[in-house]
Parts: sequence; structure tokens; C-alpha cells
Amino acid sequence: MTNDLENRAIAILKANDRGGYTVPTAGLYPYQWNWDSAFAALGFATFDRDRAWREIETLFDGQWEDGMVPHIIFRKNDPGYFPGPDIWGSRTEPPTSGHSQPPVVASVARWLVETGGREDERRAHEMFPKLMAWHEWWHCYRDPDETGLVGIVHPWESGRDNCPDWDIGMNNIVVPDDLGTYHRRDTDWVDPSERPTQETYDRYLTIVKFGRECGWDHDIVVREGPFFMADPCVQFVLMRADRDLMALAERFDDARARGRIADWVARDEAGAQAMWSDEACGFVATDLRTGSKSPAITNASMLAFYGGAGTEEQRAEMVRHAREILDGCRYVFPSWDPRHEGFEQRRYWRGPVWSVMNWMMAAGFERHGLADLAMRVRRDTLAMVRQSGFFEYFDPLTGEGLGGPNFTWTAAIHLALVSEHGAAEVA
Ligand code: 9WN
Repeated sequence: MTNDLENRAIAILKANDRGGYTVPTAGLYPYQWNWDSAFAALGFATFDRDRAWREIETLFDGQWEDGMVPHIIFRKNDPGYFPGPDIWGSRTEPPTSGHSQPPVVASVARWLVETGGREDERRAHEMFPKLMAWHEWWHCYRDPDETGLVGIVHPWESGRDNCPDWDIGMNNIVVPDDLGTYHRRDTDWVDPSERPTQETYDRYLTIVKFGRECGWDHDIVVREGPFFMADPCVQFVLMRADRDLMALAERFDDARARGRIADWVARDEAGAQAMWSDEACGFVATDLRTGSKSPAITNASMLAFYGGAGTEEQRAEMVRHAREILDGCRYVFPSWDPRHEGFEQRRYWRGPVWSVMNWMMAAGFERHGLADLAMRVRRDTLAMVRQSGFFEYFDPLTGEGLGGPNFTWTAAIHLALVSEHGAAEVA
């Protein structure tokens, strides 16, 4: 039995379907995005498992030879989005962007297998080498010194583009005189006061220019590029996904893969520890060029539970932060600590709430026996949609929907939450 809201969510996934892949929202984001597709698959799985698999299989059409799965796949040029394929200059077929996004797919694949049947197992088996290659890419190219901590070369690689976390790295970027003029398209769709500033955009494009000019050579971008930071979201998502990949390797009885993944898992925790800040008393983004740490807790910090990171004492500190932030916010979980300066309730990743972050966070809380925190996060996620519709993100103080409307991942997470936990239980 589905109700009106679920039917609307299903209708959004279908309307955003471009034939085997979805766009995040018509207009603002007209291409296939990496982690958006992983979450879209969770939603499709509630009513069409074949389509769920297609969503992640088509994502891998864009996988590079070196294993990277890019953050955007440009299947056809759409002038509604900037920067498009020409600016990225990936020289791949299909054209793509030049860096990746949080690797959620292995976790979704495991989930599909464990909730499905023989066909799910077959498709996961077929995808397994591609997943291995992508994880190998993260551990090799984004952690060349094998510290256990992977870095990101652009705020867009984190999926949390405009978070104040990146300010410490972004402030060191010198915008070249020959960057050229360009027309941003995001501010045609969304109020500029809610989007990244022009100064920030110039720096985003400075990184893209650097990458394009060195042919997106990962070694050069990592060692000499304008930006290299560690992101709690990417690190914790990778930690979780490594373990999920291990579960698949065990299921497929792949001894070689098991050995390789065991090496990664053994390093992951050391990497997480390098993001611990005594000042913030929590896991925070870290500039890998200067060693500086971001000053505040975010929704990505809270994914420590999802990744299974930290000591008991550290997790107790994180729970303390979580409870204080929960007490101070009508709708959780905000993307920047409202107790901290820099909080902006409506500006992109500087305060608003995202359903996808909440979904992962709640799963992590639950895994660590924090059922009350998980329940609160899930309830708020459903309540904001009930109040405002399927927006890209939400104001944590009012629940107002912001950004793009009829958003694929918001609809998908709604369906996943209702199917896993029952609308009544989390109402
Ligand atoms: C750049 C598509 C993507 C999400 C990101 C979100 C936003 C793009 C942008 O939209 O990023 O990748 O132009 O702002 O921050 O998480 O994948 O929904």
C-alpha cells in the first residue's frame, strides 16, 4: 500500500529518468551525478529492482581506465549547467568531470544483495571488479603515501561543495588572471544568496583549469594542485564501503580481493584518527597541505558512526555534540554546527539539512545502539518532506524546502525510509 507522498516520490524518480539514469533535478542539474545515482538506486529498489541496478550500472559507463568513477557523466551537452564537458576536457567517452564523489555504491550493492535474490547476486558479482577498481583508485591515487587518509582535490569531490570546511583550503587558492569570464548557470535557477559566492566559484574553476591543463593526471593534481583536503564524508563513506565490499568478496569467495580489502580496512582507522581535532573535540575536515583543521562539527563529522570510526571516548564526545545540536535545531541534521560562527540556515552546505546525509547518519547511529538519535534524524527527514515537498535540501530552523524541487535523492530516501522503517513508526 502506498500513500500520496510515496506515489509522488515514485513519480519524481520516473520523471527524472533519462533512460537508464536519472538527473538529480530537471534544469539545475541536467546530467548523471555519481552519489546521486547510488541513492536513487535505493529508491528505485522499493518498486523496481531492475531499474535500481540499471542506475548504478549506467554510472559505471563513465568509469575511467584507472578505476575512477567521475562525479558527473555528460551524456549529452546541456547548456543549462556550467561547467559543462568542454570546460572539464576529460577526453573520455562519454565525457565526464575530472574527479570523483563519495563512494556510496558498494554499500548500496551490498544492501541490494542482502535484501534481494539470485538476480541481485548475479548483478553484484558482475559489478564487483569495477567496484574493486574504484576503491583501489581511492586508496592509491587519493592516498599516495598510504597514510589511510584519502584526500579530495576539489570541494565538489566531497559532495558538500560549499561547506565552511573548505574555507581553510580555498583561501589559499590564487585565482589566475587568465581564468576568463563565464556565465554561471546555478544562479539562474536558485536565489544567489543561497548559492556559493562568485569568489568561491572563481576558485572552483581555478581547480578545474589546473586539472584540465595537466590532463587530469591524478598524481599532479594531488601533489601540485591548488587544493588537497581530507573530508570526513568521503573518509567515513569509504570506510563503510570498504567493509561492505569485503562482505561481497566473502560472499563471492574471492580470496585475492579479500586480501586487498583487508589492507585498506587496516589503514582506514588510522586515516580517521588523523582528522580528530582536540579543539573541536570531534572529527573534522583537515587541510592536507597545511595540516590546519576545520573549526566545527558538521553532518559529515557525524558519519563517524556510519564509518565505524573512533574510540569509545571519541564516540562519546561525538554523541555529546549530536545531542547538543539536536536540542538546538527544529530539524536535524544541519550541515554546519549552528553553535558556531559561519552558520547560515539557507546557504548551500553552510547550515541546511540533506536527506542523504541523514539516511547514512541514522544507519550509523542505529548500528552503535543510539536508537533515539537514529529515530529523531529519520523523523525529521520525513517531516520536512511532508511539510515542504521533495526539495534538494531544507532550512534546519523552519523546515522550508530550498534549492531544486522534485529532487531525485530526496524522493529516493523518502521511499527507502518508509520501506525500511514504516511511515507510522517514524511519523
Ligand atoms: C556540483 C547533484 C550535486 C550533488 C552535490 C551537490 C551539488 C554540484 C553543484 O549537486 O553539487 O557537483 O553544481 O552544486 O553539492 O552533492 O551531487 O545533486
